[in-house]
Amino acid sequence: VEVTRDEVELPPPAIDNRLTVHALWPEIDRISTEQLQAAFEGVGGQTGWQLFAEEGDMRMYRREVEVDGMVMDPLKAMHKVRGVSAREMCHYFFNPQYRYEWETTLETMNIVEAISSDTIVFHQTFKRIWPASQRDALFWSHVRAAPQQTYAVTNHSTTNAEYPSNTGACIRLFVTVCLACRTAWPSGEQPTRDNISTSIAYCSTVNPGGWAPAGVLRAVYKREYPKFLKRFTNYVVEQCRGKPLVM
Ligand code: 18C
Repeated sequence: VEVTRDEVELPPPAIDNRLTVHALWPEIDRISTEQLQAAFEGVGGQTGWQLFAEEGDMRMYRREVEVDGMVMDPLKAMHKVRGVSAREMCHYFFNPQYRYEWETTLETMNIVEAISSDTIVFHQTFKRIWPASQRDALFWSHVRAAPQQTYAVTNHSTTNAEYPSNTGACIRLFVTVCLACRTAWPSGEQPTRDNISTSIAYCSTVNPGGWAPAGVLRAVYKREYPKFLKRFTNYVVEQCRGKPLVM
């Protein structure tokens, strides 16, 4: 069989009801809905997005935004990958067991709270970039299905009394990230690894949380985002090679 379902391991096709009773649910639902809606909006015309990187099917856009001299440039990336589904993409992005294999900026990752099969709160520390202080982040991560063969993961900063910010060596940064994926195949055919293609929209806004030199930050941004998206998508293609397609 070409198409199989694995409800335990892969992102569930419906919201887990252990999430809807959690205190964070209203915020998670609102932000995930907004992020997914914005992810597939266009980047042309008067939208203000400037192209800064292009390679094959991948295009990366940014807006230059500074607040009190701190760079908070929003990023939007579009990509298209053949042979893997939206659900598979989101599975590898969401699931902590794979993160060290594709996330090169990571120093440590801890699960703060496993809320449900589709939602986890993470604490992460990142590699230090000289001359700035090391950064950490505390964020919830939620994966969900949407109409039109779409899956999305949204990550958004939160707080937790057991993980106070700016107490040790790290400065807490704030992040809103959405990886939204949509799979298509020729009409009248059954989806297979040979005929599907998945459109990816990755949006990210990082508030560095404290002083960081603008020039260094924009250079890191320009280098790290294309590196991340290429590495991550290649990783998923490699992981899925030879395995049955999961839609
Ligand atoms: O979305 C991504 N990853 C997810 C799972 O980890 C999750 C993570 C979001 C955090 C993104 C912030 C990363 C900051 C990293 C700073 C250190 C980089 C060290 C690199 C040197 C080897 O959603 C994929 C994320 C891809 C990240 C690309 C880099 C973005 C840089 C943004 C600026 C960071 C400002 C703070 C540092 C100040 C340094 C001058």
